[in-house]
Order: sequence, then structure tokens, then C-alpha cells
Amino acid sequence: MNGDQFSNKSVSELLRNVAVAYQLQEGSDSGKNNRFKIIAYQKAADTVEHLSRELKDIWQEGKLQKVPGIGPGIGSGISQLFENGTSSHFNEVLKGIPVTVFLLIKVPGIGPKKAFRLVAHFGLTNTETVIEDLRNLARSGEIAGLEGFGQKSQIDIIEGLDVYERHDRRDERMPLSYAQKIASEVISYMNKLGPVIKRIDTLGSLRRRVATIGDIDLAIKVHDTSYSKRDYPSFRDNPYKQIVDHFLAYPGKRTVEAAGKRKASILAAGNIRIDLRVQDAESYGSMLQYFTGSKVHNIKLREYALKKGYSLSEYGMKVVKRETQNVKRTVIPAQAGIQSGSPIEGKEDIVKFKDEESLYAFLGLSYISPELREGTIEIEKAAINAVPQLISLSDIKGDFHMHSSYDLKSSHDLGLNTFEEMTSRAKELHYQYIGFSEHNPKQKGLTEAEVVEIMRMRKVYIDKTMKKQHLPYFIGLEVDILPNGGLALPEKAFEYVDYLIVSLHSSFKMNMIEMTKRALKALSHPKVKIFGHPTARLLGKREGVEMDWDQIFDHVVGHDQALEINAGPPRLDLPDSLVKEGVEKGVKFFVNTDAHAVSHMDWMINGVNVARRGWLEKKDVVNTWELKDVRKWMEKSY
Ligand code: DGT
Ligand code: CA
Ligand code: CA
Ligand code: ZN
Repeated sequence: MNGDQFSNKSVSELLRNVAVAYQLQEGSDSGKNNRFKIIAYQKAADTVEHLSRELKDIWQEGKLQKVPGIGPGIGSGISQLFENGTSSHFNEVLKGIPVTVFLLIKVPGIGPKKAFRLVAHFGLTNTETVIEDLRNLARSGEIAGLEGFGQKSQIDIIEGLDVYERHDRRDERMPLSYAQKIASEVISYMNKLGPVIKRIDTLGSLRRRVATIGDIDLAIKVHDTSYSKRDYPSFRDNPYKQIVDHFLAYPGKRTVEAAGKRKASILAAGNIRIDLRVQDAESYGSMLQYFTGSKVHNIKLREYALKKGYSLSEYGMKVVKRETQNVKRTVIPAQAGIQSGSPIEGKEDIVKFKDEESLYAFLGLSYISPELREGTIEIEKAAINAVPQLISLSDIKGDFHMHSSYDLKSSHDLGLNTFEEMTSRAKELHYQYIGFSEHNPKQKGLTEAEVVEIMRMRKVYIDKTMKKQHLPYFIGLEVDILPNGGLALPEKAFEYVDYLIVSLHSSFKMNMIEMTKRALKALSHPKVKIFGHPTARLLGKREGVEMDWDQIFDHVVGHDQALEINAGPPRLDLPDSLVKEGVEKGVKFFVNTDAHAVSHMDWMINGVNVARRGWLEKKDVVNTWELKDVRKWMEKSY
């Protein structure tokens, strides 16, 4: 028995486990009427976890019953525990559930029932290794075969384990795409509440589309309460409470961190924090703006507003100087098309905003997309109506980094799907052209002549296959950059491709000068049009290489070459900050997925998010251009 056993944290953990045990009984005879017990134990666990005093001290004073949420049943179990070091009351419920079940449910995406089935089926009873054991099973494909699990569920488990390992255990940030997935689940759950919710938006880093996310922030606009009761008599008096209560009952919730009248925070599995704020329609714009951040943007915006005589808060703007009344009167009518979101003057001289457009317009600024709100020069640009027209997913007309299953004896991995399968997905995505870029044939074991022949045959095959497909295509190839900057492809093979992507796949540890020289040498071949995933970073696993980016920018600008924004979640490379630096120097970009399967072609949105955070417009991204312009650009060589 260790002393920690009686800490608030241990007791709340135990109560949570009892709730899980009741959840596992649901659906069986003994599990009837368990709902109330589950909720009661979860509530008690939340209370105990956040008590400001030790529960044991309270018990010793005989005041256990005074703790809210601890009724006679749970109370007697806790008394037993403190008295005897164990509680027959709780043990009875927990009987027969392997301890590893309670470890597995900490992994996002694995609920009690799934955890129990995995433990039972695979005999996962070693508490030391259960996480590692599950990962190995998932990686070796054994989970997909289990009834009720399948391929998708197996991928979810691998992702969930990754987030558990990095976000929960090591306190690292989680990938945007994962945070977005969790947020979407919460949003669709919240929307079940019906018309009391008018809309839901993300806030914070999630809304700004930062590549990695600390916690998830959500905003809810409550339906206009003044007429909601008339139109929807079923509405309760307090829609805020209704929304917050519904949020606190989210099935994916593990613990409640905080609950207020118009806001609440919960933790989901994997230690993923979700913050929710509820606001009424007339002030929604201010709230959205304030909690979207970033902090630096908000500081700068506040300073900007102050100069115009307003003090900015999450509720609206207050006039701080008399003479600024004039500004207000002249600014509003001058902004065309903002009537719907026009500010409303409140009683206390506070100007409220229904939406962000009217808020920025009120300050004489054009709308600033959340992706730009990092406190660089966005406010200055908005003041002169010069914010960029950011690209969006629908602007993408093709993907130039795709690996098919065509076997050209490459030393890296092939894709899973055929040219036809990838083409057919491209058509569904309304692409107007595509480019194939398998890895180059390996150098060891093949003669130059053999490599050239492989490349010739591939071209013949692609031309023949694509003739029937009616989608314009480019024949590319992803070529390794050798440590000395040479390309892993014989010169004679170059005539069988339209373009080359050059990428770093080895020898990452080089000093900046050497690495820059190496990259510049690789980029010196006229068939090279794209520098693939330029920093070669792997998120959470490998830092990007050191490079003199200014030299790279200058080179590609001068030679009609482009840098890739690799949209694959493991990479997201170039990172947004370098994209922004590059575009300021006139660099062109491709947003590509590096798909090794048809399903990866949906990664494009990740790259578009990076592009938007890097201030890119259509003119900067080659694969948003018309086919004829892409062709012209591809054929340019120096
Ligand atoms: P994250 O969660 O680390 O990925 O980054 P953010 O930007 O989402 O930061 P978070 O969740 O702490 O706060 C959300 C936004 O709310 C943040 O960008 C700025 C804004 N904000 C304004 N005032 C405050 C404040 O007093 N406290 C916090 N936490 N946020 C504030
Ligand atoms: Ca956040
Ligand atoms: Ca937050
Ligand atoms: Zn690739």
C-alpha cells in the first residue's frame, strides 16, 4: 500500500474506473439503469479531483457527506477505502476487469468497450507493455481483422496511440489534422442540441490553422434568445446552461476541468483539452475575434484601436476619447456592405459586433483571415486594403507529387494504387491535370542502361494508360539528392520525364554551408522544377536540415523552379514561416500531397492551410494555374 493511494487524484481515478466498469455492464442484464450511476461516479470523480483540500482530511472530520456530488452510496465506499485501504463496494463493481482496460482508455479513440475487447481478445494483461503491445498489433495489421474493428479503426488506433504518446505522455502539441478531427466530433455532437445553437466556430490556434495545436477552442453562437422562447417554446429559460450542460455530458469527456455559466473546459482521452465559450448573437463577432488570437495580433490590434480612441475587449469596443466619436460616425457608413454586421451601440457606450468583418471595418481595416493573425504586418496591410487574396482548396487544380504502384525498382516505397486509380480520384477532386512522381530506380544493382530502359518503359506505359483517361498529365519523377548534390538518375533517363522533383532522403546532418551547396547543385539541372519537402523535417521525429534559405529562394526565383509545400501530415514542409519569407522574395510554390495511396490525395487541405498561413495567393502557387500556363512554366528551362 503506498501513501498516494489516498490522494485526491488516486481516489478520483478509482471513482472514474468504477464509472467505466458500469459503462462496460451497459447492454447486459446487470447493466440496467446504469446511466445514473455512471454520471454520479463521473461527477464525484471531477469534484474530488478539483477539491482544494485533501478528501481524507474531510473524511476524518466526518464531513464527507457535505462534499457536493458525494452521496451516501459513493460516500460509504470512500469511507471503507480510507478505513481499510480497500473497498468491497468498489471492488465488487470492478471485479473481472483487467487493469489494462483502464490504461487503454486513456488512448484517444478507444472507449471502454473497445478496450475490453482488445484486452480480452489479444490477452493484453501486462500493464508495463500494454500500450506498446497494442501498437505492435496495430502496425502488423492484426487489429483490422478483429470483428467490429477494420482497417479504418486500425488507422485510428495508430493515430490515437501517437497522440497519446506525444501529447499526453510527453506534453507535445498535437497535429492540426488530429485536433480538427476531434473538434469535428465535438461539433457534430453539440449540433444535436438543435436550434438553440445558431453556429459553432473554432477559435485559437485551430482556427488560425497552426500546424500543431495545444488545446481545442470552440465558440457557440446562441440563438437569439429574445425570440427563441416565442418561436421554440421547448427552449428552456437559460439556453447558455442548456448548451454548457450538453457539452459537459459529451461522451468523449474524461474529466471536467472547469464549468461556468457561459464557458466550460473538459479533458478528453489523450489529455486533449477542449474549451467552449457561448455568446449571444449581438456580441459574437467580438468574442470570435478576441479568442481567435493570436496573442500578438490582439495586442497589436488593441494598440491600433487605442490610437483611434477605442478600447477593445471580448465584449466590444468602448470609446475612450471624446473626439473619436467622429471617427465612429464617419467610418461606419464609409464601409460598404457591412449592414448585416453593423455595430450596435449598447447602453454603456460599448459598441458590439455581430461578426468580425464589422469589427475590423469599424477600425477602418479590411477583413484579416485568421491564418494571417500572427502579429507580423497584417494590420498594416489591412489598413491600406492590401491583405492577400489567400488561396483555398478549391483553387487547387492538380497534384504533382503522387506515387503509384508502378514498379520501377526504386529503393524507396512504392504507392498502393495504380495510375488509373489515382487518376480517377483526381477527377473526383475536379482536378484539371496531374503529375506522377514515383521514386527513382535504385542505383545499386542496376546498370545505367537498365535504369534508362526502366524509365523509357514507364513513359510508354503511362502514355498508353493515360490515353484512355482524358485527364492532362505530366510525367514526373522524385529523385534523391545524393550527399554530393548529384542526382540519383543517369542523364540519359531525363528525356523520359516532363519534370523532376528533387528531395533529400538521406545524409541530413550536414552543416549549413555544405547543405546549401548540395541543394543548389541538385537544383542546377534544368529538368528540375520542384524542390520536394525542402527542409526534410518529420514532425515530432526529425528536425529540418540547416540551409541558407535566402540562397535557395534566389536560385529558384532565377530559374523558374518552385518549392514544394508537402501536405503529408508527417511533414508539412515547407513550414509556414519559410513559405512567407519565400513569397516575399517572389518564390513560386506547389502544394502537393506526396500521396502513396488514393486516400492520401485528401491531404491537400493540410498544405493549403500552410500556404494560407504563408500568405500565398493563386499567382504564387503553380498548381492553381490554368493548364496552358503550367505547361508553359514547365517547359521553361535555362
Ligand atoms: P494553443 O492552444 O497553444 O495551440 O494556442 P492558442 O492560440 O489556441 O491559445 P489558447 O488556447 O491559450 O487561447 C486561445 C486564444 O484566446 C489565444 O490565441 C488568444 C486569446 N486570448 C485572449 N485573451 C486571453 C486570455 O486571457 N487567456 C487565454 N488563454 N487566451 C486569451
Ligand atoms: Ca487553443
Ligand atoms: Ca484554450
Ligand atoms: Zn515522395
